[in-house]
Amino acid sequence: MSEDYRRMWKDLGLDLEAHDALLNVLGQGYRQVFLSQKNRPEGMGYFDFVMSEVHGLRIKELLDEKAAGRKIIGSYCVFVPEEIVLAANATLVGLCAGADFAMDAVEQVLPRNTCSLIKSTFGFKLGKVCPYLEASDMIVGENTCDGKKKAYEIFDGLVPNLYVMDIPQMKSAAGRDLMKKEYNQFKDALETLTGVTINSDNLRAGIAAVNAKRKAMHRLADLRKADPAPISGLDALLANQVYFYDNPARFTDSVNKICDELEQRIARKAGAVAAGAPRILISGCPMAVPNWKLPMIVENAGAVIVGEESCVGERGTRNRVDDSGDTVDALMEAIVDRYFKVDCAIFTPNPERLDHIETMAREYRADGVIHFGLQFCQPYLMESLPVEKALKEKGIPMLRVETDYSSEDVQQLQTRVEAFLELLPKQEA
Ligand code: BJ8
Repeated sequence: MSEDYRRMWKDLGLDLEAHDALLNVLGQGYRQVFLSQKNRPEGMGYFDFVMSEVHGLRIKELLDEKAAGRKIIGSYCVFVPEEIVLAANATLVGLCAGADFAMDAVEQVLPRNTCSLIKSTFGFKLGKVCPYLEASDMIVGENTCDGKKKAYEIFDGLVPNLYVMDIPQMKSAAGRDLMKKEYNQFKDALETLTGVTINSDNLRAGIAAVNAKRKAMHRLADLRKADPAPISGLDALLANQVYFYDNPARFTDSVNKICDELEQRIARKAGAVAAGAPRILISGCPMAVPNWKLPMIVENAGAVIVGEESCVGERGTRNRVDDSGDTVDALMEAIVDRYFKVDCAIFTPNPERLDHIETMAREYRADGVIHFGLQFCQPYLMESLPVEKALKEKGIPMLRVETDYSSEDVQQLQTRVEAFLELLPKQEA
């Protein structure tokens, strides 16, 4: 690591020794999971580079932006509207973390039986290893699941700049009103922080940038319907993860380049795996970097993941904002319309998610669904039962997995996944 980077991390208040340890784990995991794959699209080179510089060059870019007066907004949820952040001339970065860190310290402030995603958030703060968190001028929490909303009360004492947004729990008229009110308040808070007045021009530009990013992800998702699948699920997941860190325009460009390459692959019937490999849809909790455990097990067992019904996946990226409004209010309404469709399991009832899983299974020609629930995540674990029942009625096999960020259950998961794949109806080659 260059001395410049070390100085940058030190200035951000990171614990250099702990941070080195994290980077080692991240680098080793990355090499093992991604660089050992065969038949990767050449365009993945860009994402390899981004990941190798995820705590280096990208952080330097963010600090350069800050030096030029731009604010950095950190978020833990896809309900935080990037369109409004961009309109305020600020940058949004995802802060969810996918690895256990400083767990002893975490369990001093959180109950043990808290989901890994929340524990990891605290571990990255208490262990002083996340440059994105430390570079953020505002950290947005959201009242989604009970775990998160109570955890933010504690997190408030650990970070100086937490902004908590209320999120409705029902898709009612009152729920939509609440979301609109909260998004307007968030807009006001951003204006105060940045000193930028949000008008219809900068808001429309923010919408255009995020729509373009989502459109590229929709294009990528569509190409995964082909058999043989032109890209592995791991590489597609990586693109979905980098979505939360990268410069939006550069990211959009890079995803579109991969899509160009995948179209050529499809035309010559070349795939990341052979035609007829079992096709799996993953559904459930988000997978933050470096949580690649389950996809790695699935794809090492010879299957290919063709879609993610997840916030790091299609739940997070589907639907675009209508940009035809002339006023700030009309554009804000359109933003609320788009985000109100996010079918997170915190909503009750939540039939849209069930429909979406079935639709994805059909459209991506999945042979089976693996439901990924993080231990102690009540919303998704609860929903996994009706999802399983509904899919069974449609003749779609489903495997329910409940796990965490540790590697203790790898062997057991491997056995279960392999047995599930064995039982799937055989595809014709
Ligand atoms: S919109 S899924 S990103 S809340 S895994 S912390 S739900 S106990 S992450 Fe999420 Fe927003 Fe919903 Fe998406 Fe709670 Fe479950 Fe933990 Fe979770």
